[in-house]
Formats: sequence, C-alpha cells, structure tokens
Amino acid sequence: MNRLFAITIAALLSACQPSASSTVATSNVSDDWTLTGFVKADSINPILKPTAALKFLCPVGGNTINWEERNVLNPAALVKGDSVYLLYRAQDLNGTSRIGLAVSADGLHFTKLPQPVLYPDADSLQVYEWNKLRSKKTVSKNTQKYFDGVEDPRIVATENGAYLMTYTAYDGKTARLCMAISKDLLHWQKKGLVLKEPAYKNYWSKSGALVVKQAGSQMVAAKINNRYWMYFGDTDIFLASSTDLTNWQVATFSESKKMVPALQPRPGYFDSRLVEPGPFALLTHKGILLIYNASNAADYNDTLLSKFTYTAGQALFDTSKPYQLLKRQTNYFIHPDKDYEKVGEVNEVCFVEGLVYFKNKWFLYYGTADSKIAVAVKE
Ligand SMILES: *[C@@H]1O[C@H](CO)[C@@H](O)[C@H](O)[C@H]1NC(C)=O
Ligand SMILES: *[C@@H]1O[C@H](CO)[C@@H](O)[C@H](O)[C@H]1NC(C)=O
Ligand SMILES: CC(=O)N[C@H]1CO[C@H](CO)[C@@H](O)[C@@H]1O
Repeated sequence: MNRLFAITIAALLSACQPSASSTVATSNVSDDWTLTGFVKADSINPILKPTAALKFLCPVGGNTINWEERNVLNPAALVKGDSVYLLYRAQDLNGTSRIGLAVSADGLHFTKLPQPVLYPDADSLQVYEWNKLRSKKTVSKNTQKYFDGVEDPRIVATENGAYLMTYTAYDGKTARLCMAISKDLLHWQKKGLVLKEPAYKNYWSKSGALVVKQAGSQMVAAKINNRYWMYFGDTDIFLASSTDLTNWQVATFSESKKMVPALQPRPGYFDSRLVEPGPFALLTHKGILLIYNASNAADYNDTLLSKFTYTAGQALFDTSKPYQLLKRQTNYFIHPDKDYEKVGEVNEVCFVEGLVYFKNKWFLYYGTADSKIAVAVKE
C-alpha cells in the first residue's frame, strides 16, 4: 500500500495504544447513531426457501443440477427502478454455491430468476471457485468437506452507473474475496481477487463491505481522502482502499506489515468469537455506520446466547479515519429466535447482508440458519 498512508495509520494508532479498537467498547455509548427498530416480518418470513424446481447446466461439471435445492442464504440487496433485487447465495445438494437473482415490487414478495447469475465457470477463476476433489470423489450429501463455489455477495452502485459485487470464491480450502461488475445485474464480469498482492493472494479473506453514500435509494461507492474504502474479514474486520475500485491495497502497519484491525471481537459480549462486515458501510453525518455480523464464543462469551450464535451489531467509525472506531453497540440488534433461524444447515444464525432504503422504509435481508432468507423492516 501507499507508504505514506501506511505510516500515517501506524502513527495514529500508536498514539492510542494499546489496542486501538476494542477499548472503546464498554464506554457509555448513546445509541442515537444507530439504525435500529427493525421488526421481523413474521407473517411472511422466511421470504425465500430452497427449491428443487430450478435446473442449471453446470459448465464445470457438465451436468444439469438443481442448483438451489439444499439452501438459499446470505443475500445482497439493492433498489433498481421500482423494484428490490436480491442477489442470494444458493447451494446445490453437493454444497456448491452459486448466486441467484430475485425481484420484488414491495420488498417482501420475491420472484426468482430460473438460472443463477454468477457461478463457477470454465474460466480463469475456476481454480478459486471449484473444489478439485469433486472430480475424484462422490460427494456425500451430509458433508461440508467439499463445499465450494461463489458465496455471500455484497453489492454497491458505482458513480458511473454500474454495480460492483464483492463475493467469496471458495475452493473447499481457502476463501478468497473477489469482485464482479455488471450494468444490468444479469450479466456479470468477474474481476478477480480483491487482494491481488502476492502476500495476500492465498490469504483467507471474505466479506467486503464498501463505504457508500446514500443517494435516494442508491448506495453509491464513495471516496474519503481520495480513496474508496472497503471493510473486510471474518475474524477481525480489516480495511483496504483503492483509487479505482479495481486495485485494492490492504491497510497495514508500516513496521510489522500486519493488517490494521478496525474492529475486533470483545470478550464477554455477543461478538466475542468473531466480527464480520454486514451489507455496506454507510456515510452518515455522525460517521461511517457499519452493521456487522458477530458470533458468540465458547468462552468469555455473552452467557445469554448459546455458543456460536450469529447475531448482528453496529459500529461507528470516524469519517476522515475509517480505521478509527468511535462507537459500538453493547448489544446485538437482531438475533435468532424463530425456528427457521435456530435450526438449519448451521444452527442459531441471523446473518445480515442486504439493506435497502425503499419506499421510505429500510428493509434488512438476512440468512437464517444458513438455510433460508428473511426480512426485517424499519418504518
Ligand atoms: C454431486 O456430485 C456427484 C459426484 O461428483 C455428481 O454425480 C452429482 O451430479 C452432483 N450433484 C450435484 C447436485 O451437483
Ligand atoms: C460461556 O463461557 C463460559 C466460560 O467463560 C463457559 O463456562 C460457558 O459454557 C459458556 N457459555 C456458552 C453458552 O457457550
Ligand atoms: C461471509 C461468510 O462467510 N459468512 C459466514 C459466517 O458464518 C455464517 C454462519 O455460519 C455463515 O452463514 C456465513 O457463510
């Protein structure tokens, strides 16, 4: 990354040692900077379920499969025209993930397109998106061992009217954060790894949430200090920045070269095991609002949640210093309490990845137990 910038970060962080990010946590935080008051739409949830009805000719395996028979989960969302679009992850029975598209006129009732819009293909990314062991072994229905594919999309608009998706490419061994762009949400051009630098190419990376500004119902990638910013990671949350949305540089400390953690797990809280970005990071007049997913640890946990429960919380970062945590919720604002959130492929999961402002309401879309998709609405 840019040397000057790396040094600046290091200097700023060393000024508030030790532990830049987690110490703010327990201060008496006023919650007026948060986006809360979401109510789960119980009468129609879950809004998306897997089905064996949709067929797809897999260009890698060469076979026709029921591409979303096993699970649908972890959707990105955006508004285009008069509709809400969900880009959701779907798994076939073998556990390969692809990304499908569903459309809604009211944000609640969705119609799926019959074919996925992004999937492992016979292309240069196949090496990251397809598990080589698949061709050798018959995969058991009940193992996660061979899971692969393209997972967990997040989406923002760009200033030139295109859409940028970040997603996880998974080869069964290493998850790598990737990008794709589209003008129409149907046709996607894969743009490869987000972390292209040799030091990070084989690094486990996931969950890229860009800093955006809200323009009506559009969430548009926004620059701070002449750079775009992306929060990413699924243990701690790290940062990358870019001038062109294509070439990203990880924010590292200049001496140790370690990645700068913007947010870390907190012992004793709902986010004691891991933290991971939600939909996108929204510029507000109070700072950068990041909705994040969190998992509860087996030790030094929130004792009111069972271990490994996925909930979501919110954090606020300084607008001129995106690595500087200002505030953080002391408790989650959404957690699993419905049957379909508690039991599924992975139990006890509400995983938030889609957020839209549509017809004067906020709609939050989330994966439930890694098996279905639900919505919560803020009037
Ligand atoms: C699962 O894998 C087996 C063995 O490779 C293959 O025969 C089958 O068609 C695959 N099913 C799906 C849904 O991909
Ligand atoms: C929470 O952590 C304590 C130890 O700190 C452990 O005894 C307990 O079982 C944990 N609770 C859950 C729900 O994981
Ligand atoms: C982005 C990502 O990989 N998220 C994972 C976090 O954990 C939840 C719960 O198991 C999964 O749903 C996600 O796939």
